[in-house]
Amino acid sequence: MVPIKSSEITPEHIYLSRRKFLQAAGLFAANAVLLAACGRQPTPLATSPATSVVAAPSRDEADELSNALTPLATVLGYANYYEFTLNPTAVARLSQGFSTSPWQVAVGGLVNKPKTFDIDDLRTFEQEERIYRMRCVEAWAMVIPWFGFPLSRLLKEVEPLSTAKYVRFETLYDPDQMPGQKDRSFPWPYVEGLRMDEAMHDLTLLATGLYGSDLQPQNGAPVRLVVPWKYGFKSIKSIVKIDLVEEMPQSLWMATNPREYGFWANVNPEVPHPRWSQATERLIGENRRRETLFLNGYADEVAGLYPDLDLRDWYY
Ligand SMILES: Nc1nc2c(c(=O)[nH]1)N[C@H]1C(S)=C(S)[C@@H](COP(=O)(O)O)O[C@H]1N2
Ligand SMILES: [Mo]
Repeated sequence: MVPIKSSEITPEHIYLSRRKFLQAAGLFAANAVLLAACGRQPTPLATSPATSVVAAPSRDEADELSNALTPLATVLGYANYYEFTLNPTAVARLSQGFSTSPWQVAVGGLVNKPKTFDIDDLRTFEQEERIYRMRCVEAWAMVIPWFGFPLSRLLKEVEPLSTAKYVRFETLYDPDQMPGQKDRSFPWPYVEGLRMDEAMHDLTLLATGLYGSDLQPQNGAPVRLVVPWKYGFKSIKSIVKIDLVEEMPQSLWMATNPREYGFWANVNPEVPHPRWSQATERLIGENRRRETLFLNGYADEVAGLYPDLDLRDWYY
């Protein structure tokens, strides 16, 4: 794991006063206290160009289970984003010039009011910070302070029909910008899906930022999904299309390797990947392995979504 070099980080060049930033971001007083602990000010979420890079320092904070935040340099420097490269330490460099403006997200399918949202429209939804564990299916994990809003708020705005059972998400398809999409061994574009009740759950986030600044390309700028109780591959990056559908969508991973990747992908220490155990994981930055938590530690919140599912089915 090679952290991003400071020489690769473009300095921030647009600042708002903290007060203006808080107004723009719609933050509450509690978050203001958190931000006040930062030595430097974050880039404004609403107006910073996609190419400006986060220069906020890592913060001395933890999630609700007392796991320290993964340092910002690690979150930026180690990313899975196959549209650019299969090498997680090279994504930051290869995605540097990725253009995220203009950007639109078309929301449609089985809805009353289909609507195409400009990225700036999405930023008018009241944003909040959520510290979540991100558990990759490859058995590593990070603790990331996301910025965003519950997907449910966007879905309510388009008024889902009662026939809508699933939500299907699509990443941008643009091989000129995303060299990995020239690799024909994957059925691009990247697609993921959720069942309607999973999509409407309050933990399910549309993220526009992390560490108090806009998302960088390697983390899925300008907007990505975060579903913290599922393996990381469900948390699709750089979304351009969201459709409400009747049938369970086929994801890129289901199409690529159905023996190893399924629709549910709920984190479960008892269901091994066909090629490795999921019983333990490594929190990036630590040397020891720790035990994987059922539903990644969010069972109290989401176990109720799955009353009938056989545990052994949860992976496939
Ligand atoms: N479009 C797209 N989304 C993606 C991926 C990808 O390759 N392409 N990788 C997934 C995987 S495997 C993981 S673990 C997470 C990683 O998110 P992060 O790099 O921001 O930590 O993004 C997910 N979303
Ligand atoms: Mo992953």
